[in-house]
Amino acid sequence: MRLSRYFLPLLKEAPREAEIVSHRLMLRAGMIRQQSAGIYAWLPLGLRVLRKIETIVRQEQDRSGAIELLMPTIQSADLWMESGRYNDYGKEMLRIQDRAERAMLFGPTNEEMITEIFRAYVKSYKDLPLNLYHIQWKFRDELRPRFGVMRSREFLMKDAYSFDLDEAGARQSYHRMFVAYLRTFARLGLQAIPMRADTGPIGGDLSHEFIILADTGESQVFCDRAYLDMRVPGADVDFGDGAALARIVEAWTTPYAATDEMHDEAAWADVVPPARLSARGIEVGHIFYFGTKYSAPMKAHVTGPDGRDHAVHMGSYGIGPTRLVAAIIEAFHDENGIKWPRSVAPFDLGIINMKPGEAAVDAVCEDLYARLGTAGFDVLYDDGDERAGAKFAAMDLIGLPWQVIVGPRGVAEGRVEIKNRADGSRQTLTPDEAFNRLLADGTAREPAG
Ligand code: 5CA
Repeated sequence: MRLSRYFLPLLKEAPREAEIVSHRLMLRAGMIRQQSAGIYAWLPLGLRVLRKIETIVRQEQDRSGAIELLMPTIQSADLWMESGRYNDYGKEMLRIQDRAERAMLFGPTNEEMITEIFRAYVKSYKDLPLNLYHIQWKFRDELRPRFGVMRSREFLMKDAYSFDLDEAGARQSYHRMFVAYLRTFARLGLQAIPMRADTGPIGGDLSHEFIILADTGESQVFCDRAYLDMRVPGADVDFGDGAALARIVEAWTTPYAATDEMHDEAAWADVVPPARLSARGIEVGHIFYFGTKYSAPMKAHVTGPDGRDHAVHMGSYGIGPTRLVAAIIEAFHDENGIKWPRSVAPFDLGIINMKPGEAAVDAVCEDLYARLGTAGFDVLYDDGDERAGAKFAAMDLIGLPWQVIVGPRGVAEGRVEIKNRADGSRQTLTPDEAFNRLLADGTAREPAG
């Protein structure tokens, strides 16, 4: 992509309403634009990051055996009357009337709808276990939307729903999602800690929030430092091996970890003081087991091996891709801007032409741009006329993992400079060496895993 033809509306000043660094940087880097309180348009650079996050989430859901579908954003209130949540959900639900004055709503979550789909088709335990997910926009009329897309009113959610014959099966489904979440967040470059959590309006008695530690987090959390050294399962983890998954979950739930609402002072006292980590956290995922809370009132039954009817045992599993964009920036930035992990960077690298119009410089830039593109890199080529300082600042702000800086003096000596955004290190190389160095780094299209 040539910057001169791209749509990248950068802001010089940090807008005053933005209280946290990720919100400031997303506005300054031209990633999002607010349309009304807690409702944002995703501009091209922001959308690229969002799509990369979605892809990783999708790959790990698929790997764990979950199956993607797509449900609508607008739901009929009738379904929610059946489950009994229509009145309970309160003011967070955006209620709508259609022209026939039927009560509709903009979905804040999809337990009811997926239960309706399930009961329409699945009648036998032989079709279980089943886990269906979608990645769809949600609306919650939050009392205090704030921090940009971190707590917005309209947001994207990956929500998965598992169906099993009984509690033992449902626990295995819970384990599969738990392990898929560990892998998902690790691939996004994040260290997410599963913590015992409250279930709120979703219900049930078993629940974990996946939390990343950040000073700007909205929740107070308590955990054992042991989590910081734990290794996430590799791509070869066998989602068909229930015992192996149970061992992984056991290992990841044994050290103490709880959110404020679930904090247990007595258990906390047993954690030796140097291991105690009390910090702020951002909830990036939340998983629930709630048994027959929806299947019983909505009559989602299957015939069991005993020939009798059983209400299925369900769980639901959420991840917030839009919130994750902000959470990743909270974890990866410096005073000059964003430092994207490679897996979610909007482009793999940027080429900065320091002297557009000078034939020798243009030739080196064009050649690298073409070769890197052919090699599978997403390249943003700054071919514009801004002064050098502004170009460097813009490239640092948008945080691509690598910068290739091409100027007249270097070109005269057959050299370009490459800069690593994460650690600031620079190397002066021939264009061929730079190409090979980037290729060796493997920034281009990382294979899943
Ligand atoms: N039905 C369940 C699981 S599918 C559910 O709705 N869970 S949730 O309420 O915990 O939301 C799941 C995830 O959506 C959260 O972990 C968070 O990452 C994201 N999320 C929730 N509310 C917001 C919000 N207001 N803004 C941005 N992301 C949000």
